[in-house]
Amino acid sequence: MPDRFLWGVATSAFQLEGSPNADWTAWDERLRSKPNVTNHYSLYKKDLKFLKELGVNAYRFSLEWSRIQPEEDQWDTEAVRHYQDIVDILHGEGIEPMLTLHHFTHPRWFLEKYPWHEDRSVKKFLVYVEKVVSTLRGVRYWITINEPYVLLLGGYLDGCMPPGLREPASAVKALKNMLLCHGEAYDILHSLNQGAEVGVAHNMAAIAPCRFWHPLDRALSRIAMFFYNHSLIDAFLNGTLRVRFPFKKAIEMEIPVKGKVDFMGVNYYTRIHLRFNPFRKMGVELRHQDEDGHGLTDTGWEVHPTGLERVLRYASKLKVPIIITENGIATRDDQKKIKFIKAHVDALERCLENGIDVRGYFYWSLIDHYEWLRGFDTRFGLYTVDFTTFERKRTSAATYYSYLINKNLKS
Ligand code: IFM
Repeated sequence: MPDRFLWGVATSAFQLEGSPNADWTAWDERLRSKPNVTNHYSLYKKDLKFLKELGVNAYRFSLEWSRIQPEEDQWDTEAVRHYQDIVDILHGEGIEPMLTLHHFTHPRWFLEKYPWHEDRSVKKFLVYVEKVVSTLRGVRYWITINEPYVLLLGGYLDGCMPPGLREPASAVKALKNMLLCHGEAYDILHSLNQGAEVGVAHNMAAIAPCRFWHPLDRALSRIAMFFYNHSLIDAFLNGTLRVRFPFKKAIEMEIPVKGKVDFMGVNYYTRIHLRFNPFRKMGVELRHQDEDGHGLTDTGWEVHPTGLERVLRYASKLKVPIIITENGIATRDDQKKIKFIKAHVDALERCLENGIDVRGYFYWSLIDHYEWLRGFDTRFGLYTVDFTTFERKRTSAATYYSYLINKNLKS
């Protein structure tokens, strides 16, 4: 392992804290009976003690924008102080904070008045960025936007996430605006924070045709691989975003983000198989097949550790350090969780042996949380949460991860 390798766990604010003013609170009625989610906003000091127990040297977490700016013209300084307290506690324990500015949720006013497909969204997001970056102290690693393509697919193509649209043309505009925001936020961060390391967290999946012999399955896989995995990386490489949906003409846009990434954050979970089906949207049917025989996860995803090597190889084209900003499994079976972690850390070691510059690994997630499309049944946590009593319990996967970190930090 390289010196100063970041061994961490990752979380996002809304998934632990909820927030009364967030768009998702209005969107998902399951949150009405559990508005505080894990009650982490009150219990954060206790939860942060788990980090010490695990022995991680880094912690990725996010700001809940709707707590900081509940109304367009209102800033909650108490909320900013809360997140500053987390940063200070981490420093006190010798743990490196990595802070995500945007992790899927928005204040309700933003979604209503400035959704991402409107150009005026850019200015509004940057006001928030400038405010928090000029206030918070002691953060070196920043992630501007978590999984922009997931938000795009969920919010603008599939309609299963706010704003619930199914409009490819709006999706393209939203992506352009999010990337413009990344570029501008990159400059703001570097001008206000000497020594900042700025990246995005890009969800990358292994993608394969369902039927290898079928030309349309293969063509769809190539298109999906190019769009979902590669186009963002290519935009950072050459400043051009190329978007292509199946059976549509490709669109090219110049976006000033060339070179504006100090590290590439990769979130990796699974492999997706694609099958041409004329009765599905854009002719694409998505499947999870248990080809390696590891068994599917509780989210129905395939466990496919070698896919991590493939996606990291592509990300390494950028020639900046790569950080695995998320990798995890939803299961109540601790042994399965342990095997998942081991298999993916083995894959990461093979990447290092092959010269890929990986500088960190963050397991998703520290504790069980609210999962966007699935609610409260999926268990990604190294510590379980009882969503009624808010009791936390350590799993044996936590013990295993802690052993693994210790072994690597000492060697
Ligand atoms: O819980 C999510 C997280 O918010 C973003 N990446 C994927 C995780 C699991 O679905």
